[in-house]
Amino acid sequence: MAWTKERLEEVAQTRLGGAKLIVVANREPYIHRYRDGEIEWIRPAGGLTTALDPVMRACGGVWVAHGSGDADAEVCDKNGRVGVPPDDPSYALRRVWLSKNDEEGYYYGFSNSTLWPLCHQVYCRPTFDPANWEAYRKVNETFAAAVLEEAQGGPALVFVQDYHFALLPKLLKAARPDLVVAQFWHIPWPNPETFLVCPWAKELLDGMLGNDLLGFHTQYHCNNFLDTVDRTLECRVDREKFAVARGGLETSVRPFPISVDPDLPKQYLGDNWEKRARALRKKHRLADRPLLVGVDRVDYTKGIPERLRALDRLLVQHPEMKEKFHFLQVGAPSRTHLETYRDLTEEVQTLADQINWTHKTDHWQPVVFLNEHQGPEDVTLLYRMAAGCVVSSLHDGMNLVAKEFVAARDDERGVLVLSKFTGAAKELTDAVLVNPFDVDEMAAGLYSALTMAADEQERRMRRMRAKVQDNNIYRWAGMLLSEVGKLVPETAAKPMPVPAPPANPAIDQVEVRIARENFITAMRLAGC
Ligand code: GDG
Repeated sequence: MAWTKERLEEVAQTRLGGAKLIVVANREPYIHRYRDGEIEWIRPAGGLTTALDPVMRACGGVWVAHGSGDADAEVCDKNGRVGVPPDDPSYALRRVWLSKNDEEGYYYGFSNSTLWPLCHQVYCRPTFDPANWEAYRKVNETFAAAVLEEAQGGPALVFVQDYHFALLPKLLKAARPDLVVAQFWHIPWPNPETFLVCPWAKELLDGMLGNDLLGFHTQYHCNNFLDTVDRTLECRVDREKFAVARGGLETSVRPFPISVDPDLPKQYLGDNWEKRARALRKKHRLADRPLLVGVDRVDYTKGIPERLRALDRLLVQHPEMKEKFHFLQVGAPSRTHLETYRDLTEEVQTLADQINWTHKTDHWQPVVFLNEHQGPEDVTLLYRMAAGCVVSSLHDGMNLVAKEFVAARDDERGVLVLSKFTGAAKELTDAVLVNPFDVDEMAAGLYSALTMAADEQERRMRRMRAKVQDNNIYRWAGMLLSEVGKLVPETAAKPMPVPAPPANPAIDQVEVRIARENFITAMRLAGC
């Protein structure tokens, strides 16, 4: 039976026994910010929020996250809560306020300068700063307090997201042993030799073993985690059951490959996408040439310089391809507070300029680099317009861009050039699989994207679309919830209304409208 939004709703109702669903993630799914004196809201770029928002819309509940927008506090009630999506609320967002120092040490420091490079192993040296570690511990405690407040008065399932919260599961279990706690680690888990250089490896592993269920994208990452635990802590690792027993607790460790909502592209494209496509072509002077597109946060794990170097190589090896296509790279600014990320943005811009200078002709230049956040409608439009999509991550837990591209191609055309080092490559084997470190192989991949016969494109795309259709985001969430649902006690929880933001005349795009149906669904799922 196919996994749909409706089936997930049913699973949430039947398997959670009325327990409240609390998602914890650093990133909020909606950010409120000031623009020209007015408040507007945006959806931040990033795989995690893209994946979980449809799940929360389907299940209802509370999402606990760092309130990072400059207008976030303005639209919340006194407990830091606001109903989201802002134009049609179906679940609650509980914002946690962090000081600048906390954010610096916990987010930019330990999470993104220690754990991110450590787990990705892409030759960016992790830093190990005790002050950042302290901030990380403190912020994990702050989040624990917020979650415990939200979980008061009844059974709850806490679904913790990612590497920002390795310590949180243990903190929650210590305070409320009855809580069911699951965590999904959205990035790779490295081999023990790599991970164990971290001075706080034991504490991190100990925190994660507070989970009842721990999920990674692939079996390989699960195996790496079990090996790391086995080498480090006094515990029993059961390789038949894929579980770790320690101090009376058992943590199951399982792969759950994340995915996308395959119906979303249709909504984002709407009826007049061809008109929008013509406008976009005119704006960037693309004429009617085929497009290769890349859509990424500007991050050193995504291999953006590598794909540009491959493009340069392609134009050297195949000068006849000049004026025959464009390469359009969306590079959403990310973590720009960190020097490595600022340097990378500069490197990408410089490379794009150099390649354009070297290869341009009177009426054509190969690269368009859009170093700004695009709306999801525009990102989907690019996928639909493209001759090929290039994903050249040096290492990536899954990579949702690859799956979004496939989901957008209802015409069954277009070629996916995909790095072998993504989780997505395990499923999308009909992509043109490449090693992003090998400039010739990458250049050949780009060339085949531009020259592949239509019937072969269709054959490959049809198979990839079938996979994304089946292994969709609702399946990911449904499998996870079914697994943890087995652990939830069968007592009904307290009602959980979706809070409406306080009236604020300054709010422009925030349309405060509680959709009756969604509100009722949220109440029903909360056990009322
Ligand atoms: C982590 C893991 C894993 C990008 N630019 C814009 C934009 N995006 C969206 C894409 C896609 C998402 O951001 C990126 O997802 P990825 O999966 O590629 O990568 P990470 O952000 O690194 O995510 C990754 C994921 O978590 C989920 O588990 O797959 O391996 O690293 O959805 O479309 N979206 C918009 N404007 C942009 O400019 N709207």
